[in-house]
Amino acid sequence: MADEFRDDEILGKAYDSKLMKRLLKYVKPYRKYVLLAILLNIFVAALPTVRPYLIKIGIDIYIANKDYHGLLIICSILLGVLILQSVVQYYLAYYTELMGQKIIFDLRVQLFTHVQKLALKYFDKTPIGRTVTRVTNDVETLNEMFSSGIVSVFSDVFVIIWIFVFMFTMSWDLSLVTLSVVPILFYATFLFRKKVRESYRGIRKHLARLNSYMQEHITGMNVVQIFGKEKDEFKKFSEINRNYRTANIKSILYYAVFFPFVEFLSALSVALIIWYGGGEVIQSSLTIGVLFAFLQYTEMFWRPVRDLSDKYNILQSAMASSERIFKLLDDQTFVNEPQQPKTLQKITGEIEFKNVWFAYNGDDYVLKNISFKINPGQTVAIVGATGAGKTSIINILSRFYDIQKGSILIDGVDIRDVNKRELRKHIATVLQDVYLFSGTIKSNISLGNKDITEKQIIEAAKTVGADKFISSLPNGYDEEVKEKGATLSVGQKQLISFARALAYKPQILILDEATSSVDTETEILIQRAIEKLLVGRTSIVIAHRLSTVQNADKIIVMHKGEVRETGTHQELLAQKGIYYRLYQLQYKDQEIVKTA
Ligand code: DCP
Ligand code: MG
Repeated sequence: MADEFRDDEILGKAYDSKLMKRLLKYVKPYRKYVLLAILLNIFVAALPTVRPYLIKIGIDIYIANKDYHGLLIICSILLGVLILQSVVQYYLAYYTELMGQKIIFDLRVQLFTHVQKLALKYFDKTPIGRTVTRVTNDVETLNEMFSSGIVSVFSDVFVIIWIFVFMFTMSWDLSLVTLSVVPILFYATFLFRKKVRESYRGIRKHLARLNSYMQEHITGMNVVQIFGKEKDEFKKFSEINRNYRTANIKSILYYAVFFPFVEFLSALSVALIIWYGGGEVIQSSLTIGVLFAFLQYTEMFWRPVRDLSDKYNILQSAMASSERIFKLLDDQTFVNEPQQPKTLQKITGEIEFKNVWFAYNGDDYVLKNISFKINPGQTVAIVGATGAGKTSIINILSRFYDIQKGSILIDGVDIRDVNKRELRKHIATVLQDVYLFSGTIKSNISLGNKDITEKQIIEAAKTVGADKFISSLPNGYDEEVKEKGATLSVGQKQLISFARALAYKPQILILDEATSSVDTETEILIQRAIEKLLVGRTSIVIAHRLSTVQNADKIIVMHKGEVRETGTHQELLAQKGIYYRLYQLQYKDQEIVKTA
């Protein structure tokens, strides 16, 4: 458990030069925007700080000398500065947001392409939720840094610098008195940051737990309801939820103390100005205008200081997010492409396994020394107990995983010498559990392949016998598929997946027959569909139906990762070995549906 969430607890430094360097690569194509944003920031930072100075001139020169005309000019300038500030701020907000969105868009594209290339091995070991979090939440955190964090740090720093400049040009000693509280502020900020950092780690940890619990729970909702586990699960949820709340409250506490304290300090510096500056005014060594300007500058001074500590948090979470994102981008769990690929344009469909050894992990072999040959156009049935390694055989044939020893040849060419795309072009696989995407029935059959026309889709559906039920749907082939096909029956989903395979016109067909039983009518439909699918192509069928097994040219019997028997139905029965026993146990009572 602890290990599983370690990634989400990573809480980097607020600034990590190595990470920053890598992040800046994404900014590079948009450096014009960055430059523009920084310049605008410096400019926009100066504008509000000019105002108190202008007011000071208005008070000390024009009001003091009863100069209406001059006062009018000063007020016009003030108004002009205000308008200019609004205009610049508009462009600034627009361009920084635009830049952030562009950078994040690129990053998301890169992440998604990378995830698509990852081998199934990666997905076996990584919870889906975590990968999704990388592409969504973590990327969003970076967006916050790019569009509001990094650039406006410049603005905050420059506002402070400008305020200093104006203050010190007006009065040295009053500046020093005003800023005497700053060391206290810095120390308080330092303490606050440390505490917030700790509590932030807690929040992230508990949030990750909450998310992954929710995801698992909602995905498995049917099991929870079937077994009436709602109360127990609710208890677990409550605890996780409570922990998350506690972590949040803790962090809120720090904020609740820190911000009023900053408020207090700012009020204190105002009091100092009135006391010290006011004294100087009485002694006539300071003008009222300067006193007024100082009061305004102190007000202005505290906002960027407070913002900076917020920015620190943004920067810190952005660093942590980028660390996690880069970790995913650096994951090299790929199925390697050959250096010099051989072509496999047109194939006859001959398949040969030569002493194949395969393990998902280390040397935990699930396939041991497998050898067999399938001639073009033949149908081979693979049978065996659950966990025997049947699905693994088809996984390695399409190179979803690479084998450790031996070789797999298609038309005499080692499949590792062919590009994955080209290899998979020839092989259509119908999996044990059918996966339907959101979209229409039509798009689920063609999988968005533009080369497959509507006519071909309907033809494929007709051939496998899916046309009848599809046509009876309210929108026919354009019916929306909801939630992975939750509104379709298991048999209907099977038929759609058959049509999908057929529309693809592969030379090699792999079928991992579903174990779930369907009603007799659908059973007949499926059986006929399978027969149609097998015609004229090399097929490997992981068979659970006696009819499929009996009609196969060859049956391979798997047992604990090894091929134990091969032969036809009659030959194997005569051997009275594993197949014979399997037949007695599993197939004998199966209703053999006569296919007319
Ligand atoms: N296995 C694994 N990692 C995976 C898939 C499977 O470690 N990603 C293991 C579990 C089994 C062995 O490999 O011990 C063989 O699994 P198969 O899926 O090949 O088994 P079958 O397809 O024969 O079983 P079933 O009839 O239940 O589908
Ligand atoms: Mg299987």
